[in-house]
Amino acid sequence: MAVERTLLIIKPDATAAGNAGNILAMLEGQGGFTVKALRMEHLTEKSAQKFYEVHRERPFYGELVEFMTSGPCIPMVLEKEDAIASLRTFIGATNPAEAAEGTVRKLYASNIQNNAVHASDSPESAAKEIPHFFPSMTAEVV
Ligand code: 3AN
Repeated sequence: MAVERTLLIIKPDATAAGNAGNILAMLEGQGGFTVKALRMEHLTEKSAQKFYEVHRERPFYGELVEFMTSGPCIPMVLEKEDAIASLRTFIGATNPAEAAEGTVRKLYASNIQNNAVHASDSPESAAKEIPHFFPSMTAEVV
């Protein structure tokens, strides 16, 4: 299986609750992901709207943008073999009520909106999402 890069965001609910360190430790430790880039950033409304553009027509879009701009986020680029699919499994289902035991969302998410982390859901998403936060980087493994 190929080594890939993907984007993970520790969301404002998790930074506010003081869970960022534990989540990062899980990703690097048990998850075996390598951190290639990382920053703390309070998203502007414009940046959050653009990032979640695919959800523009969804009823929760406004609330989602409000939530994502409510406090600082920690976007990061993670690298591993099969990183994109394996990170999605590692973080668990969007709705923490449906997330498997031991996943990041089962441990740290409060509800379907305040769900602690975001992870790219496909190679196409990773290719768009990595440069959104890290303009000098691409999803290409170098
Ligand atoms: P995921 O983050 O697992 O890829 P998506 O892409 O379906 O899930 O949703 C993006 C984000 O939108 C979620 N992380 C969550 O914060 C929010 N969201 C998704 N579904 C709902 C919903 N039904 N109500 C409120 N917020 C939602």
